Amino acid sequence: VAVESAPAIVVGSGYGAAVAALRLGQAGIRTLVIEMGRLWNTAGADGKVFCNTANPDQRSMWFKTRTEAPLASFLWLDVVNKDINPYPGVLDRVHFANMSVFVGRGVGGGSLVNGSMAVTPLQSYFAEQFPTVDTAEMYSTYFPRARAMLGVNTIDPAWFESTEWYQFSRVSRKHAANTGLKTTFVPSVYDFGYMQREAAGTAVKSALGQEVIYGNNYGKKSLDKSYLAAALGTGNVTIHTMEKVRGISRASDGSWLLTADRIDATGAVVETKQYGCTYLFLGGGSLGTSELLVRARQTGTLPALDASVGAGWGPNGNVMLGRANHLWDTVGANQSTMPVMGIDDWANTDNPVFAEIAPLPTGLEHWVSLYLAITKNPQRAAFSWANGALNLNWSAAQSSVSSGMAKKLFDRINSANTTVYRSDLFGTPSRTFADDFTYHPLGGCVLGKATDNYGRVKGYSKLYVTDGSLVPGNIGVNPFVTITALAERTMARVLAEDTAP
Ligand code: FAE
Repeated sequence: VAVESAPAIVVGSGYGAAVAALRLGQAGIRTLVIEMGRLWNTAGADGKVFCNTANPDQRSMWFKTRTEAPLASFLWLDVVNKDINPYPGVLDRVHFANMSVFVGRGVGGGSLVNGSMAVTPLQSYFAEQFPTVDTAEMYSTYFPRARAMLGVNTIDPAWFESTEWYQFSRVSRKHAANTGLKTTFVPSVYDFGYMQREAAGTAVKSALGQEVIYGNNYGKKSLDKSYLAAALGTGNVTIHTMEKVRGISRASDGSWLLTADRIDATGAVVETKQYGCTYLFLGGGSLGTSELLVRARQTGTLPALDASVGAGWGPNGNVMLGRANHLWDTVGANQSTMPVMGIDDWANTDNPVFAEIAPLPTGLEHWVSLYLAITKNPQRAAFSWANGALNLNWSAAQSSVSSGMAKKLFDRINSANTTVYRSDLFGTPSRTFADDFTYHPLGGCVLGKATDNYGRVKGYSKLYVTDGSLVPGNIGVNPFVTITALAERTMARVLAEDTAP
């Protein structure tokens, strides 16, 4: 098989990968990006690139026969999920024994499906999680650089107070205030100018048209419109799609060799390709990068990888839950899909929680307040490669630590407002706390453990990790700004020290 080579290869095209691609391209280094998902730029029969959450079709999920939305039911009825044709859709749900992980698939990775919340973590907590990183430099240089490139903006507070589309957030804010809890606005990469035009009826609805986890057709500055567009603009970056890297080895001259399977729209492997490069950047996300590395260590192609590769994984303490409001506390039939507010009780050292006030846009008044709580769960798990598959040894008991913390906070909110939990939203049997899935997989190749202090993988030279697998299991807020800023820091160092001729 012919080997196609480039000076640099980037695996994946999510946040960490996109930063690597841009900075390599700007440095004049010819770079090939290899992404297993589609390029999402072609409209379907309905004239749209992506489908919405109300009418999901094959574009919604990665090779499933039925959608697997996080909210599985309403009044315990199986009314949410729909049968679909298997297809390389944009959202994947990867199942491990006690935890399932939602990830984006396609050029842009998680940026295609996420809620756009662009949150910078508390500086003190960042320092706690990354004791070897120069925190001052992160907050003065790399976080601002990441936010500027991502296109972070904030909602106009006056519009927020007046629009029906955020009544759901105002109701939850009031209930938090009644409990003596603090709420805070969160920035976003969704263009609020566009959203206001949606509300005014002068722009096609996207966030106000039930589009989010299966992609946004308009308004969202996903990576294909920010970092990756700029990367392609350097003229040095090429993206291959529908190719999954499955093997990494090192040639005798020290260069990297990759094996990738190219698939078609049915998922069939139509070609197996070999690639070669001098510098290899892994940006497949916590799951993708961990899989490549634990597999390479286990199968013997990269035996010098550190024992800590695969370890330090956590779900960012994610727990989803709903509360039932009083009849007079309507949340509105019309809800924007983009969250803009969180309940911030992270400073409560007994039980630190940051809870995003999440929308539940059904087009009907349902009196539900929905939340995605991020708890300070210290539990960690490890990936392994066995029987030809990636395994994760996270247990249900470890999830209970997250839901226990969420319960402590929301019991207080319910008690202050004489409200109760909804138990009809997460399938049957009834469950109040959905602690068995995560939107925020973090870890598996932790910075300073499996890598040096800059993401250089221990045991090998010219091999780098730039994605969420560097983050040790928890960061206290939604993670993509942190992942992007850490990748900026890695690229600044690598381009200054490693790639100079
Ligand atoms: P990621 O974005 O997952 O990109 C990895 C890419 O690599 C994907 O495109 C994969 O298809 C591809 N890939 C993996 N393995 C291979 C391989 N072997 N060969 C070729 N390609 C491969 O990685 N975070 C926030 O900060 N704010 C939010 O509001 C938010 N909401 C979310 C909502 C949902 C529904 C989901 C699923 C996630 C959300 N997140 C949010 C999390 C965020 O999207 C996630 O932390 C980042 O996308 C992770 O970035 P990485 O660069 O690690």
